Amino acid sequence: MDHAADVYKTDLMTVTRHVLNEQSKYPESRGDFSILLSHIVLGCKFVCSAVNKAGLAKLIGLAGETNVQAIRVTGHFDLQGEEQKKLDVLSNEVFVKALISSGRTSILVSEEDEEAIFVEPSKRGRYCVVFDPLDGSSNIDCGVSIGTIFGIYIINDGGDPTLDDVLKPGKNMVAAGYCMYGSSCTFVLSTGSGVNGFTLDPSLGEFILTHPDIKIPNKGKIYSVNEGNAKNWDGPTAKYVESCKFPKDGSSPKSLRYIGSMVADVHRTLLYGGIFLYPADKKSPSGKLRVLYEVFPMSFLMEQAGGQAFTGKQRALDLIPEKIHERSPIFLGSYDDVEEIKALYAAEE
Ligand code: AHM
Ligand code: MG
Repeated sequence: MDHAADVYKTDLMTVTRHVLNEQSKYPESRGDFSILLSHIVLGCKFVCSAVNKAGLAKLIGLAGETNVQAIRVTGHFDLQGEEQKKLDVLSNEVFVKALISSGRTSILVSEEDEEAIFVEPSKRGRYCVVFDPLDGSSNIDCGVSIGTIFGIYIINDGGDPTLDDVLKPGKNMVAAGYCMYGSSCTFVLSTGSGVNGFTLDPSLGEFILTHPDIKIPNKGKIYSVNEGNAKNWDGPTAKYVESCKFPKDGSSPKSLRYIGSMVADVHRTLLYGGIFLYPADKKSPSGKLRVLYEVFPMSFLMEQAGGQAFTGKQRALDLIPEKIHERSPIFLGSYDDVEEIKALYAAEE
């Protein structure tokens, strides 16, 4: 009997090993994707560590100060003489540098940068990465879960990269994922053949496969929406939320859970089932969430887990963005729950 295996799991499936295994199915694979992913994973580990220290820095009153202690507590941020950087700005810098230094990217689109970044020719590779380095950053100060969201496109061979290489429907993505900085640090990834979840083992500094082949339940008991916007909702959204609270078919009402941090709300929806909505309203006719690096990656993961994602007009992954920071309403989650909202919008037409 293997006593070591009784106490310790000895065959560890790290995220890198998992991706290498997946890639070995494609003989033409050159290993570029694994290299790119290992740079994304590095960025996530850095941000995880920085987010964990943010609470500490705040507690001892360092935020926004330039003093010796700030340098000690957040020393590796290279803050000497500088005002402490906001975590979202810092996270963006880390991801941009990690992605460029991978040598596998051509275009980067970040929520933090107004313009797309075109990688200089000597460092270019076949991939474009769209990302929100620290989504939900308004939640940092109260310790609520936040996350990084990313999607990956592969670039057309030949010619210089152009914005058209990223202004493509979400269904063209080759991979998407997020990392949630919560009570544990969880990395969720799809490379187009299912969804897998990995948890950071801080003692190893590695993400270990803990949630293999995630499937979202077909129907859920939770709805997740900012109901404070209800007075400005359109008819189908209002009817849908009413039916969650007062179901007409005799079923139990759904529970409401809303964190206000997309990664955390979507993560719960993926694991427990239900629906997450950020609809259009009279004040924001396109909703709030960004197509390229919020709506698409989460919709990709939902579909890969057996759920659906709908914009109120069409399948979310069919949308063709015209601008890199475009927004769209989004309804995503369990297959049957999204069917209901689709039926309400169809009835309006
Ligand atoms: P951000 O990119 O400025 O952080 O905003 C995105 C966040 C999402 O994480 C979340 O789903 C949404 O905003 C919550 O918005 P609201 O506060 O309007 O409910
Ligand atoms: Mg965001």
